[in-house]
Amino acid sequence: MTLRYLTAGESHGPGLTTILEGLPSNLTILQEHIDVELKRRQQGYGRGGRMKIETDSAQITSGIRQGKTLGSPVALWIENKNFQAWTKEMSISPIEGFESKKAVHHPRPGHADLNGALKYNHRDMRNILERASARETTARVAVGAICKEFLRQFDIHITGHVVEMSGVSIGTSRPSFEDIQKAQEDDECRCIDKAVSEKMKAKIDEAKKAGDSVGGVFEILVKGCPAGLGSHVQWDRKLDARLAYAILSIQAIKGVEFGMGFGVGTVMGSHVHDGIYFDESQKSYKRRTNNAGGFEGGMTTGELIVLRGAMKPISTLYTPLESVNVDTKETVKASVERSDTCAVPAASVIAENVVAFEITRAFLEKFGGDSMEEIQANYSHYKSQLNEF
Ligand code: EPS
Repeated sequence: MTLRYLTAGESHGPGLTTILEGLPSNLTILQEHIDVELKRRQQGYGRGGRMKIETDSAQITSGIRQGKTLGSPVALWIENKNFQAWTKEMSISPIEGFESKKAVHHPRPGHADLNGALKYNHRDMRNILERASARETTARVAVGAICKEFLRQFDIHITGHVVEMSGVSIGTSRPSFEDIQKAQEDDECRCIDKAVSEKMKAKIDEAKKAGDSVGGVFEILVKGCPAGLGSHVQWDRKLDARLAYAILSIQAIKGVEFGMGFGVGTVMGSHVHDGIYFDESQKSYKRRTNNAGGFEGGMTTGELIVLRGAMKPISTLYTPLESVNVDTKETVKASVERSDTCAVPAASVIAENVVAFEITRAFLEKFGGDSMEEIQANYSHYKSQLNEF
């Protein structure tokens, strides 16, 4: 059985539900492991009023006893505090004579509003935006937090940082994984260069003043994966492809690249492929460079996984763009909902966590067992096999 999860919940509904199935038994999971990640997701320069209302915390309602997984599905519930202001609008039971004060009839360009309304035949586009909202990523981060904890047991670690916002970039040179991990945690933009971060903040301030929004690029790094996760043998087993899917499934993400990314199309092969050597001291094969971003043939090479995701600027603009009233067909300004000016730092945290899920899934496919002890034995056997190759 593959590791899998589903999320449910509307942005202003009672809360978010998720069930994660396929975890082995005997993994220590505490609520604080999850809440730490939820808090990280809520931060970041450029967030709007909603994050002052919510203090996200995941209530574990099954699958764990005395701090350890049982092997049964783990169910999580995350309350939306903001629901208290939306009880009538988002009431599950019908209210007699209900007339919505929050109905949306002017779709926002760039949002799911119009396509969703056409597809699901909803005149009130709130019925679309409530689920399309990035509020849903809270549940995905909760799942990722559990996966991060699983991966930590095998010395696999994930970090992310923001490398660009609205044309302001940190460039291409990078410090160590550990330095990135520390520096991004200390910065409101999750940018490792303080001077660049100040410029990013200025861009966000400028956008906020103009009723505009800011997008950007984050980079995710995974350290400690062995060679051989994923597979070349079938298209849907290629792990880089699965990571790309996971990243693109995050709201507002428009692009993904690995290692050198789109740069591979600009130079000759000799400047792209990473020379191989054997490291005697570690008894392992290494690459001189890592332009491949940790993948060859859809499998991990054992080098650092490096991927980047591009997030478009948030589609709710306080200075709205042209739209159409779907009832009258008149040209109007798009709806304005309370929103963030920039959510790229949050997207970086979300991306870390969706990557954690995919890596865990691939890890369990390769070393799977029903208990942590069984998986540890399988992994240790594989590592010896690699050392002897
Ligand atoms: C969002 C709009 C805002 C964001 C929200 C995503 O919500 P609201 O309309 O309630 O102010 O705050 O993000 C979250 C609630 C969150 O937890 O990240 C949207 O339209 O996507």
